[in-house]
Amino acid sequence: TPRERTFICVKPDSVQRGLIGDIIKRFEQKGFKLVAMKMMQASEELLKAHYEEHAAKPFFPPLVKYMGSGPLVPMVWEGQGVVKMGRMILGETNPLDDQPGTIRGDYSIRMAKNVAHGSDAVESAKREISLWFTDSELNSWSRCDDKWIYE
Ligand code: YYY
Ligand code: MG
Repeated sequence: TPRERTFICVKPDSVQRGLIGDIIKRFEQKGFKLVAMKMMQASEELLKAHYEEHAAKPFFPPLVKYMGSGPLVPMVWEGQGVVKMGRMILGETNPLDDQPGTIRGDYSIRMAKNVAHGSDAVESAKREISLWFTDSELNSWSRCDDKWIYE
């Protein structure tokens, strides 16, 4: 399994609820490397592009409204298997189907307020990363504990 990248976004509800640190902590303590992060208000145009696969669905307009309802925290995480593991750390789309121990399982009840986003595949991660970040915002560095995590 290669050291790939995934796009994780702390949604506006979890910014309001003080969950940014906990969400970062779960990826950081696993051993994944933070490559990029910022706080911003997303434009409607960006959110529509981000969720373009859902454009025809009935939940699309409320989803775009929710995602634009306040600042959010987009991030890029890197590591072996981080796309699949990121989805496991996040949990199910519907928090009612979730296990405790996941981010959505621990912090949410409603699909329409499910706390955080994570890319569902390596290809969609690439698309989402290039949508939310410029190349110069992606940091090239090594964690000093890298060899204690991987070797
Ligand atoms: O990738 P993931 O976020 O787990 O779910 P998606 O099926 O891609 O849907 C994106 C987003 O849309 C989901 O996080 C909540 C919302 N949503 C909804 O409000 N109602 C649905 N029936 C399905 C999804
Ligand atoms: Mg999705």
